[in-house]
Amino acid sequence: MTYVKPKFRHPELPKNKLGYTVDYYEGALSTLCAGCGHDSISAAVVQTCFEMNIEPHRLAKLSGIGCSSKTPAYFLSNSHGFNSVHGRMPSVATGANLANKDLIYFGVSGDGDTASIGMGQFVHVIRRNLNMIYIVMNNGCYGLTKGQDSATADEGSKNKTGHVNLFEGIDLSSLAIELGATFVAQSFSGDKAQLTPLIKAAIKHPGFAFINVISPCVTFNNNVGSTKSYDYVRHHIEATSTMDFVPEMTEITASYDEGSLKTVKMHDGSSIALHKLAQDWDPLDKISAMNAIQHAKQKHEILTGLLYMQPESVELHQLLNTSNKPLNTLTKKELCPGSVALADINAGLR
Ligand SMILES: Cc1ncc(C[n+]2csc(CCOP(=O)(O)OP(=O)(O)O)c2C)c(N)n1
Ligand code: SF4
Ligand SMILES: [Mg+2]
Repeated sequence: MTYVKPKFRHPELPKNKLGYTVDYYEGALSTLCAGCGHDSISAAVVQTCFEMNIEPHRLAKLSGIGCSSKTPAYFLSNSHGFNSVHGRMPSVATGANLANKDLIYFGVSGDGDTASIGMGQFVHVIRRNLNMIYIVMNNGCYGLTKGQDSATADEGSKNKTGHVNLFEGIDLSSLAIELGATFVAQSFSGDKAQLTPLIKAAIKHPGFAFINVISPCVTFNNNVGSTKSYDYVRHHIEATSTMDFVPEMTEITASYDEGSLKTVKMHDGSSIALHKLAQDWDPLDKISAMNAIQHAKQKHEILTGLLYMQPESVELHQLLNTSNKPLNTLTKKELCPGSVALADINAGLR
């Protein structure tokens, strides 16, 4: 069996503004199971970065351990990458971001990687509002280690062996909102049309941007009785809105019924145009977002779309008032103020 990706591409593939074709944003050939939801999310990441004209070397991919955490190998081969230890991606992201704030930090994790071993790291990276995108590819199980229930498996959900989960599932989106996350979205791996604008908005968000993506594991958790199977999700999905990401300087031209269009302006002038389906939900209001999630839960629905956003988010570097120049580019001269300054400090302490 060979894992070498064929290099042939259609000679007339469209190019983006940087002159790259979409294959420049692809990665190695995936070794995940055919039909795994994670591969669809990788395809959405490739499409998003191509459409956003991102220079791949301006982006760093970070992950933990799991089938989900393997996916950065399957997109953006020309970007930086660090496949860390199980549940430890947030601390690696924090260190890298503090050293060089000028890169886009793109974190990928699994429900096992985030909601169990990495829970401590997850809650603290939210508290700090680190400027990064954090995607959880959520299949309700530990795919890589053969399908044990994870902490996001719903109570009563049945896995492939027939075991019924006795415990309440952890709802990562509610938790993220509760902890102060400034961008929280939810989607389904099978809905590229929704996922792509959500990833675009997450990349533009100045702060911690969380996307919980239900991503079925076809091998261990796609059976009847599982609440993370393709069939179950397709029948229980409920969108808050249909959405467009509108880049800076582009006019919003879509015409929606009065009262149903909500435009969320982002800090750099781009915006998200939300065609609201759930009329009693307001993505800028935390309480409203929490209520919408709880109501959906009661009805056994999976709410998708942009759930909550705080556009005027203050990310970690702003909060710490770090230097405008990334730390890794500061010279010795800038870092060492000299003996006169040191003498002054010492004098102040006498
Ligand atoms: C410290 C440590 N403990 C346990 C493991 C075994 N292990 C590898 S992946 C994994 C869970 C992966 O689940 P998830 O993050 O949901 O990823 P998925 O494979 O489902 O995408 C576990 C427990 C490990 N690699 N390292
Ligand atoms: S075991 Fe499950 S999560 Fe892992 S690659 Fe296969 S389908 Fe995907
Ligand atoms: Mg998993």
